[in-house]
Amino acid sequence: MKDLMRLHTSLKEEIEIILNAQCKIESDASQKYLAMASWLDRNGFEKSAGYLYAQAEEEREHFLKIFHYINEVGGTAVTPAIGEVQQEFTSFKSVFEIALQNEIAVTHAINRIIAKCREVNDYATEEFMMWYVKEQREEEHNARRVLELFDIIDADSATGRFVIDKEIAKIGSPE
Ligand code: OFO
Repeated sequence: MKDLMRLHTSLKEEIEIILNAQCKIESDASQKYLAMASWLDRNGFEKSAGYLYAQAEEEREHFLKIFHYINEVGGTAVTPAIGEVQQEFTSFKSVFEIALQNEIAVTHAINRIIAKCREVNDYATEEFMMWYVKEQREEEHNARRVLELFDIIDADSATGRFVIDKEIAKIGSPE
């Protein structure tokens, strides 16, 4: 049956598998951002919580975009299971350190998909994934900009934390 299905699409099984794995990564990213936003919210960082609530939404859109693509090209999009999510964080800054590390990991995952596409000559998926390359460049850049705020503003003082919280909300939104 599976072989018969393959006759109806040029999508290679290995690409379908790696795309479904990316759906899980994007969906996990959404869940992680949601937990981070909630922690910020609970700890008095309302503005930066808003920034990460919005990021959580964006990651869900990234997940769905790949999900729909898999079905569009004749594959089977698999709904990813939701795993354990870290709910507690040691500090305001640590939330954003983890966020940057997550984004870097996502970029590597996307690069691996593109490398695979080139290996098996799947130019349609390569072209589709280019949107993510651009998106990741932007998201990594924003994550680094957030951390730079902690380098220049004293997060040990309440005033410093208040300013950082406000400044984070401006990152990624049109001036
Ligand atoms: Fe920033 O993770 Fe989606 O692509």
